[in-house]
Amino acid sequence: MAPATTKSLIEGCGEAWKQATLHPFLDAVADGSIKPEQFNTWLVQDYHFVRAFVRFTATTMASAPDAHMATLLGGMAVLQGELAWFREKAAQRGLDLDGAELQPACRAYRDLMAELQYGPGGAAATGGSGGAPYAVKAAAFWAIEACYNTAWGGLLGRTGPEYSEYVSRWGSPEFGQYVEVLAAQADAALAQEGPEVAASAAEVVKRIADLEVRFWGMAYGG
Ligand code: HMH
Repeated sequence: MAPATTKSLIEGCGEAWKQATLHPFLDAVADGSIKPEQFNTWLVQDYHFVRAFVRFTATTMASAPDAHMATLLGGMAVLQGELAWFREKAAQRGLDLDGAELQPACRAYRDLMAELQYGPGGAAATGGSGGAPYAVKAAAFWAIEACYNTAWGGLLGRTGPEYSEYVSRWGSPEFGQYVEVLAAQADAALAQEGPEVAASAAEVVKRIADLEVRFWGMAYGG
């Protein structure tokens, strides 16, 4: 097996990548038919996703080569602003973030990140040892951001003002450039690894695509 590349990892997801980035949720945001409760469900769960994603970023940084650090630190700074922005949006929409229960899809996604950080079973089971190699974490990190970039980027110019700031947060050309750099970093890390890491990266990115589909599905009671 040749080393994995971000391109081969997307291809390996088959239909799941398309389903994750062209979901009915996104079309409903575009044509305004999304119900406020549906959008609110996504918003509350995504806030809790991002809280865990910050920790995953920290773990990815901890094992990254120096050359990759500046990009990840920049990403971390953006995430801090993003959490404040989520709290502002939630307050405007009258949503209780801290009292909200994690839904199964969000919990499963957070569990996957914990598994990459600490090993199977997450922190509690392993005492915090045995996470994935950096190349797998770099590929996962890229895939998580790339999914959102493609998904929201497909809505550029298609939504009313209520949703345009969501679209520009993840769909903007600037965010697209960040994702390109993440892809280059993941490709560089994967190129140094053998077939075992390539297979593991492929498995993890496919799980990410499936979880992204489930994540949108929460708005529909999934
Ligand atoms: C579910 N995937 C999900 N939420 C996000 N905020 C991102 C990816 C990208 O940051």
